[in-house]
Amino acid sequence: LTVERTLVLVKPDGVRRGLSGEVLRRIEAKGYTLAAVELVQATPELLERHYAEHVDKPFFRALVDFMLSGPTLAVVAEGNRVIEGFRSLAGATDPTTAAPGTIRGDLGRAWDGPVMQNIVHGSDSPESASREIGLWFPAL
Ligand code: DAT
Ligand code: MG
Repeated sequence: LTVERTLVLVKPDGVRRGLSGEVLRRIEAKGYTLAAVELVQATPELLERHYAEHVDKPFFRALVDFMLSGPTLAVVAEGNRVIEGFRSLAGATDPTTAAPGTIRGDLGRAWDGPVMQNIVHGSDSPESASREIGLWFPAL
């Protein structure tokens, strides 16, 4: 058994569209548990650290503006191989090509402006997960 924790974000598009409960439902239906849940208004500083790998990308500013456009539901999910497992539940980055059955494939829209609005974020490795959980939940 490899019990892990991962950081899931329901991004502002997902919160605005009332999909927070649907994302939590899918996490729990898969058998993962919720270790922490908090509605957070992100700041530019938090997002620069969260998306540090993307600071030099052409879409970075639009990504930050989008992530500042409303509250984000920050979630720590726990379970066996949950890091890879949640990425699988989320589906491919681009909602147009994300497989049906995934969160992005079922619920995401293609492009709503200059940045992909794809409802959720999930950590991509154990190192990312511990770094990102520390950013969004400094008390954990
Ligand atoms: P993921 O969220 O699947 O890990 P990522 O880390 O490559 O994808 O990118 C972070 C977010 O940035 C992604 O969820 C949506 C946005 N994004 C990625 N590539 C983009 C692009 N080419 N144009 C606009 N937005 C993009
Ligand atoms: Mg990523």
